Amino acid sequence: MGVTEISEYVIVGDVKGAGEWTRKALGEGMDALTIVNKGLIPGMDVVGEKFKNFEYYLPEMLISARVMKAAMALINPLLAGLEGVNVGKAVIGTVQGDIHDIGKNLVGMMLGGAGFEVIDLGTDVAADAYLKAVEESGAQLLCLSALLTTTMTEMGTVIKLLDDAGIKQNVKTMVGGAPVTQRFASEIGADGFATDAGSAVDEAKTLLSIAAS
Ligand code: B1M
Repeated sequence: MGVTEISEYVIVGDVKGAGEWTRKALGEGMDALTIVNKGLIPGMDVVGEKFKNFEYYLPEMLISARVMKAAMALINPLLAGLEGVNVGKAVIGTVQGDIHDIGKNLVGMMLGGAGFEVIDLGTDVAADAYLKAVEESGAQLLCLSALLTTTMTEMGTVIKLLDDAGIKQNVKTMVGGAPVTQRFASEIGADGFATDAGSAVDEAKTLLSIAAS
């Protein structure tokens, strides 16, 4: 079975088919990350293109998201078991005004697999909720995700709030999401930036001076 088959299940919105395919692929020994990076994400990219070109509308996008989540639910336990030592605490959330959570969840899962204790605040998270979570948990890493050009600016608001509260130096901030660039991350004063979930783990380890495994 080829990994691009799962892209098709995402594109056409076949939850049942995607679940069956993923179970079979994992059973046959296909690598979990290959399924995510070479199958599920490219499928979502096609859905995004179709939405942009008015071939798909919100309901289709939602169904494809459901397919992706169903497959991810099967893959998650495998990613979670990758390592297993506690290397630190990370707070993660999608910023206020933004309800996209698939990428954020993937980053959270990968961080969990790399040994971080992950405190997931969910989506549409207000700036002061991040501040409260960092203060209460003593997390060393704050991860902000945004998928919309209209909400990415909220990341700057969160970082400024940490600064105003005098705790920015206590926690490393990492930002990411489709519209986010290194340049934008630097402009808003984020400590780190990553383009995908795998490099987010590497960046987190670099930020916290944790030796790569
Ligand atoms: Co929306 N949506 N959406 N959407 N959606 C996009 C993002 C869009 C690009 C589609 C398009 O037009 N081509 C577009 C944004 C345009 C823009 O701002 N430039 C868009 C829009 C416009 C909207 C609405 C405004 C539509 C409307 O209502 N008219 C609306 C907004 C709602 C809101 O948030 N307030 C909306 C709604 C939705 C759904 C609810 C239907 C659904 C989300 C369901 C869910 O997440 N539970 C949805 C979806 C599914 C998408 C697309 C198709 C797929 C997103 C996705 O899950 N990708 C998306 C098009 C696209 O991205 N190709 C689109 C897969 C995921 C694994 O990738 O999230 O990029 P991604 O995460 C990656 C990296 O970005 C990175 O690592 C991840 C894994 O590699 N990453 C980080 C993410 N966070 C990180 C944090 C890090 C580091 C790396 O450090 C902390």
